Amino acid sequence: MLSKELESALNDQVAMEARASASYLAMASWMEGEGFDGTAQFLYAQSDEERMHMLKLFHYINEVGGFALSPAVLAPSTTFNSYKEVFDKILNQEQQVTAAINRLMDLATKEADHTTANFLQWYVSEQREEEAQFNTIINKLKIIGNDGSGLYLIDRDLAGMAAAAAKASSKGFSAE
Ligand code: OFO
Repeated sequence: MLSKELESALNDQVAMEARASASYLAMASWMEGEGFDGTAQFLYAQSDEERMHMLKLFHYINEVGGFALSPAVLAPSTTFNSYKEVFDKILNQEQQVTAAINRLMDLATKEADHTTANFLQWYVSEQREEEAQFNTIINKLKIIGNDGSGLYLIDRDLAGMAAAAAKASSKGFSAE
């Protein structure tokens, strides 16, 4: 049985994942408007993933006897100064999610709620992968600076990553 404190903390995490999904959606739209179609596809897929993260938590809360709450989501930023600024914000956002997941894991461990700790382990691994992925992209962006042909190539790479993720999920594998 879920404690009230953990239930409330998990519902906070539901809201955080919903905010992340909305934020990726806004970033995808900005990229599309700037002509970076591959990056937009990649960010649309990220937005879908965050919604999946939210739903996974949502269903878990109800499954273990809590009450999942559909969150209010504040409008995210919709305009950005540069391509790189978007990815800096993404990394910062993901680092905040990682910190929140770690706090949740600490609470579950303190309460000896092994079921919830086991459930959260998936998020711990997911965050490690996401942070590594965005660090790699940012390192490439540091190398190319504002060079247009470099950004063109990154946009093409991200289109490829979005297509590979879509193909994997259509085969029934998780694309996260
Ligand atoms: Fe990458 O944020 Fe969800 O967990």
